[in-house]
Amino acid sequence: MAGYSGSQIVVLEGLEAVRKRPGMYIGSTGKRGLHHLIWEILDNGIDEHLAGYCSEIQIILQKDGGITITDNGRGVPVDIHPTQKIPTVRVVYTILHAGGKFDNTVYKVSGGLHGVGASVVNALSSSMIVEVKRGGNIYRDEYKNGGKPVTKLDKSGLLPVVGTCKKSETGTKVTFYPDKSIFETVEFKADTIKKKLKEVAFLNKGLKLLFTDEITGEKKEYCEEEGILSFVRYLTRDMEPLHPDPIYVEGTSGDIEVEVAFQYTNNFNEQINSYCNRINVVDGGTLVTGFKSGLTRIMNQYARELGVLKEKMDNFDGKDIRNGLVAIISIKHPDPQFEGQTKTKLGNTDAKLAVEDVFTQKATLYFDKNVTILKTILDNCMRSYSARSAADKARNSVLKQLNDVDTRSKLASCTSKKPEECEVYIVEGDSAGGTVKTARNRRTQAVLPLRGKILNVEKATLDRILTNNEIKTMIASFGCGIGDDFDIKKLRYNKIIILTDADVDGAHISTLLLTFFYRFMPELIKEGKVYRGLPPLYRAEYETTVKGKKKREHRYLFNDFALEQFRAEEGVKILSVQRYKGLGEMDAEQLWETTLDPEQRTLAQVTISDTVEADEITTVLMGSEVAPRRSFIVEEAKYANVDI
Ligand code: 0RA
Repeated sequence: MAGYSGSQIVVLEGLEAVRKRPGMYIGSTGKRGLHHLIWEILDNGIDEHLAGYCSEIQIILQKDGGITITDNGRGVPVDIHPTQKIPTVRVVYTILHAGGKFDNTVYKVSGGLHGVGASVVNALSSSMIVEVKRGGNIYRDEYKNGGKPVTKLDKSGLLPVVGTCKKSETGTKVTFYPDKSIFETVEFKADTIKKKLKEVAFLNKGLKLLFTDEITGEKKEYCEEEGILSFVRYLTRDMEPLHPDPIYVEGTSGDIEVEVAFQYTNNFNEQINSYCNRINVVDGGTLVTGFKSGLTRIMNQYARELGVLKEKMDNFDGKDIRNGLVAIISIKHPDPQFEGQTKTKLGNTDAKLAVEDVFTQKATLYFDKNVTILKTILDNCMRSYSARSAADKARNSVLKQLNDVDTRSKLASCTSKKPEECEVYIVEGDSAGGTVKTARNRRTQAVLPLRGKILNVEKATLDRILTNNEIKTMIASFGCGIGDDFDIKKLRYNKIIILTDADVDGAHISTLLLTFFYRFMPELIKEGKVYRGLPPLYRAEYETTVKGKKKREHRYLFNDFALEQFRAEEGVKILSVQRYKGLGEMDAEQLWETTLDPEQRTLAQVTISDTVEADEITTVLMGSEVAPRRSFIVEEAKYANVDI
């Protein structure tokens, strides 16, 4: 490594460590990890926006597989770094944990969580080019093969100037090419990027994000002048609102900035998304606790004042108050503490106090002026309160009969009783279910055929859900209870495999099942117990020539693309192609080969992001057209027939 100074060798060793264990820095070397590189560079621009210096970020997907991210912030400093003795730009992009956020004086608040730094992106790229506009000059630094600088510094140790610009024009432009020898795929997905940019726009009021896909020629601009208020509007766009527009409150408490936007809908679930310094804290934490306790307190107070809750009645439960609520909480905190194994839970106690304090004060001001809306919300709490008492009774009686032979009669159990080796196939339709029963390995594979569609849990009250036969059978078969009584230790299977036809109906049933698991047994998904079986769409009979002899063989193909590719394969003469309209068309042997045999089958593990998508799809597909239904269900809940 001639030509590198001592400290540079240490730097390169640091980047080498990243290349040896990329997963430790970016999670994975799959699609997720690949896109993490973009979020990392994007975060730097967003931090510059947070600091008040950047109004626009441009993202260009290049034809040659590279990606360019340009911000109009102050530009990374190019002067000689006081301790590293090289240009600061080079420090930021080659030294581990030196993102420029050296301390809180540079950036008051910062993303922090992704914050592994731009040098990690460089370490995992075959090439990276950084251009900085500062003081009327354009500086350029280039790195190859995982962050090795290739640009020669001038006599004073500074970066070469490659052009000039107006003095007022400042910013940073980063282009990188992910290393093909590290990632399973280096193909960026425009859809993934666009989804992210939409979220970034909602969380960064007024920041303009320009996306260009040079491969398809697509251009898109994201900018949300109303921030999280528009976010709530977007999330509820297909729901039935209980009041015309989302409510927005903001304020500061100490050095913590708090924003909350919320909307009541006629759904039966609550959805609270929380962000700290623009990072989605998936598991909530103190900022959510603060919001919940503030909301519960003021709503119970109002309910007493307005006589909605009579003297003898108990207070509303928090759950009643959050029934149908969609809310976004966004705070800026100078020193966020992220907890939990995945660092997705906020731990700062001052965040709870700040959110509670700001929300209570500002929401009270709002409701004092908007009494009609307040009353609508309190009515909604009351309906949930009554429905819940009815549902509690219903649930107790359902749980009592769950072990009945009857509720499990449809389950074809497996003979093994060791959960770690057992799996259950949930199969669409009785006829496919019959074939699976014949084809399976009886020792370890259980089968539960579902008749028709299961109830849409998004639109039903808990007591209705629990009286649905398909759902009762599922709960009883799994053996681990439901809702608050859920205990994953009691689960009888190591894998729950959803097997539906590869068509629209099948996708719908699979979505309904996922929504059910997501709502009532989320641990199943978090613990990675839920899978989708992927049955093939085609079976092709073909002829090949092996050592001069013609041979007849068959192959299964999972989609049209695979079939096209197979048709184009050389030395293969396709004799016939059978298209499976459904699982029911396969015989037992074919079903075993393609979907049941653990040695050959393809399973897709359902992850949390899959379920969030299922959630969105459910809302979009089934969230509208429900005005009359709501009142019907609530009526029914009140007079629910609880001796099922
Ligand atoms: C450290 C200090 C300053 C700016 C930045 C870092 C900075 C970093 C990145 C990374 C991507 N875009 C960026 N823009 C700015 C402040 C320098 C000053 O005081 O002018």
